[in-house]
Amino acid sequence: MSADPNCIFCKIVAGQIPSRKVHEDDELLVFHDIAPWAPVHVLIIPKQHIATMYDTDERHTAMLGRMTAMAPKLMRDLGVTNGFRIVVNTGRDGMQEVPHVHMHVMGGPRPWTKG
Ligand code: IU
Repeated sequence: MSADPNCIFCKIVAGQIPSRKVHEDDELLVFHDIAPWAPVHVLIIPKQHIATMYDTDERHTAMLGRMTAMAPKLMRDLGVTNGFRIVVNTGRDGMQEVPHVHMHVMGGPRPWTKG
């Protein structure tokens, strides 16, 4: 599995930087965002290093599908039953700060910022 030694999320995957894990399997890791925009804010990331959505294509369809498909269960399990938002920032103009693909999943009682 490819990793970038300079990537902070690869270091989280490797356990070199601690995180509050919610879910882990062979392909994906889910952990709580350290600076949440919402009462519940998790990040779903691929374990392999993929910098941005521009680096994905049809070969990643199943993985991207799994990321999206697990969001409702994650939110329910975390007590979020009244709705949530999914955001995938991509590239500089897409406001992506960490160059390792991640899906923000955010929910909980409002008001909270739209990010
Ligand atoms: P963005 O889509 O790249 O802008 O979001 C990156 C997110 O990663 C942001 O919400 C940060 O709070 C979060 N994050 C984190 O959870 N742990 C970290 O060590 C770092 C960033 I650096």
